[in-house]
Amino acid sequence: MKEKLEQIKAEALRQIASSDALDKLNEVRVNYLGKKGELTAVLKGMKDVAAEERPKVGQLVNETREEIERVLEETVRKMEKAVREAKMKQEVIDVTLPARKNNVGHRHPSTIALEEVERIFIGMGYEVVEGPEVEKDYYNFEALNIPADHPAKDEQDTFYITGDILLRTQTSSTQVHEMEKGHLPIRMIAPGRVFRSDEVDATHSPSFHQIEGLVIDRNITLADLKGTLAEFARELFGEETKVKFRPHHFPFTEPSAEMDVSCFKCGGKGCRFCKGEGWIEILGCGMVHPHVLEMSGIDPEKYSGFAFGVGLERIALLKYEIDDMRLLYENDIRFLKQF
Ligand code: 2NL
Repeated sequence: MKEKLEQIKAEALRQIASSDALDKLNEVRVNYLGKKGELTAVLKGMKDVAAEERPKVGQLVNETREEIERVLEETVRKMEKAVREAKMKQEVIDVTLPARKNNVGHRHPSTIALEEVERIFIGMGYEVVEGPEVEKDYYNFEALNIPADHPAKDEQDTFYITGDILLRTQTSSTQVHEMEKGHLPIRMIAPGRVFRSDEVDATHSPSFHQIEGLVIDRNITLADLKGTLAEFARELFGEETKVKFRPHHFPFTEPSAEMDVSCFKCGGKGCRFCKGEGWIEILGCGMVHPHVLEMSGIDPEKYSGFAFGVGLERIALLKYEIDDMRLLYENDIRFLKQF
C-alpha cells in the first residue's frame, strides 16, 4: 500500500511539474484529489486493509494528499504570477512616444459669415427659413413684380429647367411662400444657394449664396428699415460703423435703396481697401411694393414691410479681406486653414 501511494505521489508531482497551463494543473487536481480521483479510490479500498493497519494507512493517504496539494498550490501561484507579469510587460505604455496628431477640421469662411449674420438677426427676433432651389417662374419672378420682359428673365441670366421651372436667382421665392401662408407678422431671413448664368471670375460665380430678409407688420416704416440695417452693420463690422442709403430701383420694393457701410479699414478716410471711397456697398433694400403684398394675399392698406438682400460671399470676402471669390469655392486646404 505504501508503495502504491508513493507511486501515485510521484506520478502526480511529475504531471504537476510538466504542466504548462493553469487548466492542466486543474486537471491534475481533479484526477488525483477529486471525488473520483486516485486517492479517493485508495480510501475506498480501505475495507480490504486489516483493521490494525487502517490508522497507519489513513495517515499515509492524508500525508500524500497534503503533499500533492502543497506542490499544486505552489505551482498554481507561480504560474499565475508569471501570467500576470507577461501581461504587464505586454501592456506597458511608453509615455515618451509622440502623441498621434489629431487633425480637427473647422468651418468654411462662408459658413462662419452665414452663422454670424444668422446670430445677429436671431438676436433681433427673426426666424431663419429655408426653401427649394428649384422654383416656379411665379415665385422667383412674377410674385415679385418682375415683369415678363425684364432683362433678368433672359435665358442668358437664368437657368431654366422648363419654360416655367428654373433654378432660383434669389431667395425671395422662400419669402413669397412664407407670405402666402398668411401668418402675420413676419420677421424672417432666408439664406440659401442661388443660381445665375454668369461666367466665373474674381467677383462672379454661377452658384453663390444670398441672405434675404423680410419684415411685415402694421406700421412698418422706412425708419424701421434704417434702424434695423444700421444695427446689423454695427454688429457685423463694429460699433463705429456708419451707414449711408443711396436711392436705387428694384421692381419688388418702393422706395428702394442700396446701403453702404463706412470702410472698416480706414474708418471712412479712404484707403486701398475701399478704393479711396471711404464707403463700401453692402446690400440692397426697400419698402415691400404694395403690389407684391397684394399678390401674396396681404392687404397693403393694413400692412407694410421692408426687405433686403445681401450676398453671403461678398460679406465673407470683405470680412476676411479675400480678393478673389474663386478661393471660396476651390476648397484648397492651404487657403481654408487660415480662418
Ligand atoms: C439685391 C438686394 C433685395 C429684396 C431683395 C424682397 C423680397 C420680398 C419682397 C420685397 Cl418677398 N423684396 N427682397 C428687396 C430689396 C433688395 O435684394 O441686391 N437684389 C438683387
